[in-house]
Order: sequence, then structure tokens, then C-alpha cells
Amino acid sequence: MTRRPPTLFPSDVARRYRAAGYWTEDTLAGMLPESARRFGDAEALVGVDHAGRPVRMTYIELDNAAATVACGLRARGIGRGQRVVLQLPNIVDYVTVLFALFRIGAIPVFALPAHRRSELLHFVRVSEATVLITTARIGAFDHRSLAAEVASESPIEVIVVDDGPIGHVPGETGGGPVEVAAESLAFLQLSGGTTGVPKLIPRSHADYLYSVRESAAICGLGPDTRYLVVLPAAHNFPMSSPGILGVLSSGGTVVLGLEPTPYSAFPLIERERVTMTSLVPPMAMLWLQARPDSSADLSSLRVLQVGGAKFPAEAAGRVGPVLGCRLQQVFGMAEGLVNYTRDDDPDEIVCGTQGRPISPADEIRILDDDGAPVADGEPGHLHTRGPYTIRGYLGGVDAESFDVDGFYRTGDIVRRLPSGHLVVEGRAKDQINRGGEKIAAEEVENHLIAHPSVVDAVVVPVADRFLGERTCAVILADAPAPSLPDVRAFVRGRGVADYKVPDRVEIVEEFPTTGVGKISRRDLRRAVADMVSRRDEEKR
Ligand code: AMP
Ligand code: DBH
Repeated sequence: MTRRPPTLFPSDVARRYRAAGYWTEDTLAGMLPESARRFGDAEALVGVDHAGRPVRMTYIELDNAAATVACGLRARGIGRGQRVVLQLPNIVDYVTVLFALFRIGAIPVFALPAHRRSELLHFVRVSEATVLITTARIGAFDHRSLAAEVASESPIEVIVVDDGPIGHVPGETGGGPVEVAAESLAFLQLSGGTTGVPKLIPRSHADYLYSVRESAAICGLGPDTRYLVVLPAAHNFPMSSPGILGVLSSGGTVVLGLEPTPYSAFPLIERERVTMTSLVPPMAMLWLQARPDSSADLSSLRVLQVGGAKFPAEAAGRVGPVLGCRLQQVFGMAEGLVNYTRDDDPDEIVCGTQGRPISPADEIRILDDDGAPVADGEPGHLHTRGPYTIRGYLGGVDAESFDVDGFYRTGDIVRRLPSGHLVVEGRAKDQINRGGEKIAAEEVENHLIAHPSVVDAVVVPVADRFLGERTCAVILADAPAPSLPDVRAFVRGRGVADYKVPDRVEIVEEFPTTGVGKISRRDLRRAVADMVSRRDEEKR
């Protein structure tokens, strides 16, 4: 199959990053074999497999396991450049399959366990994937049937990891990792997005590994690190900030947990002497709440990373006293830029900011609505460019997401302190951040409008004490207006991730309009959001 590779970085820019030493010849295909050489019998991975069996692997064992799976994938005709949608929970199979895909030069497309028919079909179509790798079930949900449904609508080979080992081809040793160009496409990550359909993010080996290497250094990872993964392993945060890849390139141990709840994670921290983990704010809040009632020994925990959504300063201040570890705030995006608070930052910086960029080559612009730089310390739109921030999504460079100078328009409103630390003040993009899970308003609106009695719909965030934000669908309806359960069942029936199903419904007679009578959807969302929050205030 011939497919034009996506545009990654302009060649003069690439030359600069190479010359500066940010980009090297290292690839994700060679990463695990290299770690196996360096760290050999050290413990690499602890977790359960698809059948719930406990597994422990050294670096050599993990590399061998990945090589075996690679051999099995090759035997099925899967190889270089082929796009493979990967939808697995935090089980050891995820890690072996991931490194097997890298080893053969295939391009993983990262789906989350929460994704359903609508999202998976979209990923398959946009990425031109030919294979979907999944598991029989995650929790109570039947992923085998989901995969079959996807395959019936778009021709794709489905591999269910429960159906016997992928590897073990008699007489095959599999051979070493393929040679891939460090600056070529390594995988497709997902964007939270703001449009009708989620966008795919093309990342190269060189740009991603630069961010992983620097992240590992910033976080002081080494052979003593025992990193617990309870966020979905395929999410950019636990994958690379510094995450699974950072740990596995530093000789530490990755401990996979199936659940982020204190009930399930605390005993795992005690048993595995976990030193570091990452959470989204609502989970961190639950941990803070649960800690006083738990007798688990968490004394091994040195760092708790919190990111994905704004962590309120008040909660941030309680991490040290309550959990007995250091907080690190992480403000990142799958598109690139990642900010960390540093170990030697004073407490007020660690609690009151979302960190500063990884790289001296990360370019930050903070602009007013007209695109002019704001005065120092004033809030504005964050635009960024740098050695690990994409220059376009898969399928092209859209002017809404990238400015004329190639800066990514993050959609975040930030303020910069003299120290370079950023404080996230808000958001300009039409997205709801539901406890770290990003929801594009337009995507949900498109589903709502398909409802027979919905004339028009606008999806807005409403403030929530626990999740930060929840979604409210504001609906202009034909009689009879649909109820909340109707709306939820309808959206769920369209095959979308559960977290996108509206939490609340408001039926309105008309949408607010401006004096001119003509308003953009974006203005409308803002006006409706104001209306909903005013109504909430009045109720109180
Ligand atoms: P995505 O583009 O889907 O990877 O999501 C990245 C977005 O998540 C950022 O642009 C922010 O809007 C949000 N985000 C991530 N980390 C933080 C944080 N620590 N504080 C506030 N917002 C965050
Ligand atoms: O929210 C994110 O996408 C995110 C948060 C923290 C991220 O991609 C990251 C760190 O790398």
C-alpha cells in the first residue's frame, strides 16, 4: 500500500534540532533491546495479563516477550508502516504488544479503553489501520463484540489477545528490530480535540524520545524508580511524561494497576514499594480524602505527579502533609509541550503553578485576542513551538490549530511568572475538561442533533466540585422534549465513550443571541454557558 507520510517537521527546522543534539538516531524500535542490554536482569514490569494472572518480567524477559509477539505479528503479515489500532487496559500484554509493534516498524494508533464504535471506526478510517488489537473484555464491557462490530463496518483484522499467544511461530526466531528512520512517524496519539471528530497526532521517534529523555532527567528516574501506572497506559501522560517509556529507558520498574482508586492503588504501592505515580486531579483528591482512613504503608512514595486538568492550589498544598510525598504538577498535551514543576522549586511554585517547559528550545508565546503579545504576567492565549511539538495533525495543517509561524495554538489561557512557570487560567477552546478527560463540544453536539426531537444543541461545561467540569447539553427541542435519561441513552447508543455522554440536560426555547442576531457557535456556547451558570447561582 502506498501512503504519503504525514508532514512532520520542516527540513530546516529538523536540521536545527538535530544539530542542537535534541534529536538523535535512537528509535522506539531499538529502545527496549537497548534497555535489555543495559539493565538485563533488573525488574522491568509487574502486572497482570489478560487472564488476570500475575506477571513479573526482567528487562531481558520483556524484550524476549516483545520479540516473540513481533514474530507472531510478522507471521500474520503485519509489518513496517502498517497502522494498528491498539485498545488494551493496563495489562502486561499492552506493553509486550506495544514494543512488538515498534520492533516491526508498525504504527500504533492509541485508543483508550473507554472508546466505543464511533471513535474506533473514526480512528480506523482516518489512520487507514488494517488491524485492531483488543481484549475480550475490560471490566464488564465486551470488547470482542465491539471489535466485531467495528470490523463489520470497516474491513479490519481483529486480534484478541485472549485467543492464545500472538507469538510462538515454530522455527521462527523473529530477528531483531527493523531499521526505521528516527525522524519518521512512530505512532498516532489522540487529541482531546475541539472539532466534530477527534484528530490524530503524528509523533516521530526523534521528537518523542527527546521529550521522554528530558522528562526522565527532570524527574530523576533511575534503576530505583518504581512507577505505578493507574491512568490508561496509552494516554500521553503515563506513556511519556516521563511515564512507561521514561522508566523503561532508565532501568526502573513499571507497575501496572488496573484501577486508580485508593482502594486498589494503596495496597499496590505498599506491596511493590512504588516510588512514583501520576494521577488526574479528581483521583488525587480521592487519594487525599481516603488517606486518613487507610493503614497502607505508603512510605515508599516519593513523588505524586498530577496533571491533565487544573489541580486547585488548595488541594495541591495538602499532598505533602497528607500523602507524605512531593507533588509534581504536569501540564502537558499529546500535541507536544510538557511543563513540570521541578524538585527544587519552592512550595508556592509547586502548589501554585503548572510548571515550566521541558526544553530551552520550547518557544512560548502568550497573546491577546488580536494576536499581540500580552504584558508580562498577564493572561493570554498560549501558542507554542519546539523540538517535540507537532506542526500539523494527521491529514494536514489547519489554520485553526496552527498559526502562520507554525506555533500550535493550545487553546489554553495561561499567565507566565518571571521564573518561566506557567499558571493555567482558563481555556479558549470549545472543549470540556471533565477531570482530565477532554470532550470536544462539537463532537457531542453532532450526536445530539441526530436525535429526532432535537432541533439544535450546544454543549457547555458546568463547574463541578469533584471533576472540575461536567457537561451540560443545552437543547432546543420539538415537543416532546427528550428527558436526561433519553438523551443519555441516545448518545450512548451512538457508540461513544461514556465520559462524553452529557451529565445534564437543559431544554431551552431559544438560544441567546447578540444584538446583531448573528452569532458564531463559539459565542453561542459562551453565552449558553453563562446562562447555565447564572441559573445555577439563582438556584442556590
Ligand atoms: P490533549 O491535547 O488532549 O492532550 O489535552 C491537553 C490539554 O489538557 C491541555 O491543552 C490543557 O487544556 C489540559 N491540561 C493538561 N494538563 C493540565 C494541567 N496540569 N492544568 C490545566 N490543564 C491541563
Ligand atoms: O492532558 C494531557 O494530555 C497531558 C497531561 C500531562 C499530557 O499529554 C502529558 C502530561 O504529556
